[in-house]
Amino acid sequence: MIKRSLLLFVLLMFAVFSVYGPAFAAGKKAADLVRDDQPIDINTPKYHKLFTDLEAKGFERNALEKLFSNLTINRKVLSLMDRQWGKPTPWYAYRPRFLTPLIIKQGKQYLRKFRPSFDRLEKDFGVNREVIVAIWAMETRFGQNTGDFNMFRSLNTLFAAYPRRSDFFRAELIDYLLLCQRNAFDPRIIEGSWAGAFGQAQFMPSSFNKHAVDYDGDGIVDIIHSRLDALASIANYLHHFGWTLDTPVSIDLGKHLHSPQLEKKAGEGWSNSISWRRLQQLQRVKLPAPVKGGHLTVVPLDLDPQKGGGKRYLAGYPNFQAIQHYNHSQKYAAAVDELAKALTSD
Ligand SMILES: [Ca+2]
Repeated sequence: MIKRSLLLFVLLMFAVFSVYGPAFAAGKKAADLVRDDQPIDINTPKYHKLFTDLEAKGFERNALEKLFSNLTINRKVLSLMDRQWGKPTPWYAYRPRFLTPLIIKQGKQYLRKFRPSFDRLEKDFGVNREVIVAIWAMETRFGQNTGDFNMFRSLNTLFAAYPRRSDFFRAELIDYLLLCQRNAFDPRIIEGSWAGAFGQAQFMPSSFNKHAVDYDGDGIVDIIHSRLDALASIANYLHHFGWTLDTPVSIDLGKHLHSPQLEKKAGEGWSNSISWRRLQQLQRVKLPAPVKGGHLTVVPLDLDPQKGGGKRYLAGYPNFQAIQHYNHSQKYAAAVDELAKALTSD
């Protein structure tokens, strides 16, 4: 019986390989190729080149070799990275994670408690306070969950053993070492998300180096411990990507699109783009004009099949697109927007 099953299995695998060939083999997940805690070999051309590049940025070779010694793979980081390419969560299941009565209540409390800081933030960066708080809530539950993965280990794991994004994480690793050096942080102890975002604002190291700011005036840019630095960094980020104070984020377009061209736009994903005039014309609605001649996007959101299903559509304004620079997902931006609106109401 066992032998027969084995034979069937071998025949089945042979059939699978005949059909899919190398593509099947290449489809192996990154986590399948390593074991947890496997030492990371730094005596490879890949690491030698990295060290050479870091030396050009002022790091000393001996210090680097010491810093990078005894590193091991965190297999969980790879399996989480593999998993993100799976089936996405639909809007109706995503929304309730963030639009909870508790999060709304806490968000309002923070807005009241730190009103003078938010007055100053809004004035300095031109970003609405509710959206700053909504992102802070979505990212880390107001700074409570900043991630417990060792940053240095995660970034090295992804650089060393995640071929698909190795170059991206190489650049992040360099940015990470630069920011640690500049702010006198110990690179081996900082914790963050499995994908290398850290602090109350969950910035990637490259975003930190471009957009994080010191706002509590101690001269250190610290989005981990300083709430003010984290909030100002979120505001500065949105400001950089074109946020305009008190202008629309999204407008509801209802449950139906009135043109196949709009349906097509909706299917094009997060970066679709349509002129304000065209969208008005095709959907036969009157919409406020976007500021600075910006374009709009069509945002489809899946409704619960248990409650009739279908979709709801939004027109995404330049402010919506600014949020999408934080996270490309349309659902993310829609949830931030909805949460911010809930925080605005009394
Ligand atoms: Ca500071």
